[in-house]
Amino acid sequence: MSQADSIPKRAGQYPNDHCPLCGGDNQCANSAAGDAAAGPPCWCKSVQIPEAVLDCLPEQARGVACICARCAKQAAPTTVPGVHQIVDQGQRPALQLAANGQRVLISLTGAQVLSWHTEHGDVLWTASEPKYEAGKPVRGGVPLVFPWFGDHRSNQELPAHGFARSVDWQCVDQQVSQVTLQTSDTEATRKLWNHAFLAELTVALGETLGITMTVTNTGDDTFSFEQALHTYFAAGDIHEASVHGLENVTFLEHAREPEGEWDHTAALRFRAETDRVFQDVPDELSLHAKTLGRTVTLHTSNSRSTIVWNPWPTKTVRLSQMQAHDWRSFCCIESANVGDHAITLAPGTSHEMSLTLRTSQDDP
Ligand code: TA6
Repeated sequence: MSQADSIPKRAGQYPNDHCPLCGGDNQCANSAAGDAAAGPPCWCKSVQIPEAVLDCLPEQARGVACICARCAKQAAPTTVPGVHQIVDQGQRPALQLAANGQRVLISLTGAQVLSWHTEHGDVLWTASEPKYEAGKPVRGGVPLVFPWFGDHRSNQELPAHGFARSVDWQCVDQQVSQVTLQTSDTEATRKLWNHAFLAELTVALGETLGITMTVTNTGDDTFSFEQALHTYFAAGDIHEASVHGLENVTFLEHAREPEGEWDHTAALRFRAETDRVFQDVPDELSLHAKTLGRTVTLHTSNSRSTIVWNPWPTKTVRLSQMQAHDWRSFCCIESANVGDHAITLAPGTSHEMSLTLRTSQDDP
């Protein structure tokens, strides 16, 4: 019997420990052996479900991997209020948080927050030609930067901004309108960065959007890493937007065609390509998107760097997923620890950086 023949035409309701595709428990070698750590990867992890089969599935079941009893126990239950397993615009596995009329979409690829829809509109920005591909970040939302920021210091062949935004993450915990995703070192990551680590991202939706990144050194050697929540904000007209809280803060400008002289005692305005790494930053900043009538407040903990970036027209044409005019409607304000504020972790220790976003409408 072919795989397709054995699949029910309309997936019914299956208990959590059964595959939502075929209804079976797909007991795999590992769970039979009772040793989840050893043995080959689960059967269900290696099976490619034919598109024709997936087309039979109702929307809410799309993209749910064919999982066996063991994996089902690892996968977080799908019955938590405010959390839905769906797929993103590229049919990649994703989670949707819902609360207070707001929605957040998170791709399991890179644990990337793709969008945050609120009563005031979409707070995060996505490029005009987004690509939702396996193993690649979408230009927009909140791509994760880890374990290095920007180009690798000694090997330009390595992926810019590290690999965290390109690897698969797993959902390991769900609470009401909150999920925790997790990834750890693999043979592939160790070829890029030879350290054992566990990285977790918790996303919580309520009156605010909370994003917390926790890194644990699970190896035997001390390591240092850089990190950033590379947040793309909808800015309306960038010429009318301003960033507040970085007045008089030390920074380095990395733009190829920067503004040149500007008033460091005033709020940051965008008048040219801007790519500024601020250090020893305060824990509260705000973006005033004047033409959207919106203010977004960023409150951080354990983030000592902030990068503010807009490519302006010249660099935009060199960037993937962008159209020529895209620069006009976004800015990145990235909560980070980079450069002199890279984090050093001894074996067995952890570091937690968090960002809380709150929006408000300007008085009419
Ligand atoms: O955070 C600013 C920055 O380093 C810019 O220099 C620009 O390269 C941007 O990140 C986007 O990087 P990406 O690798 O996502 O195209």
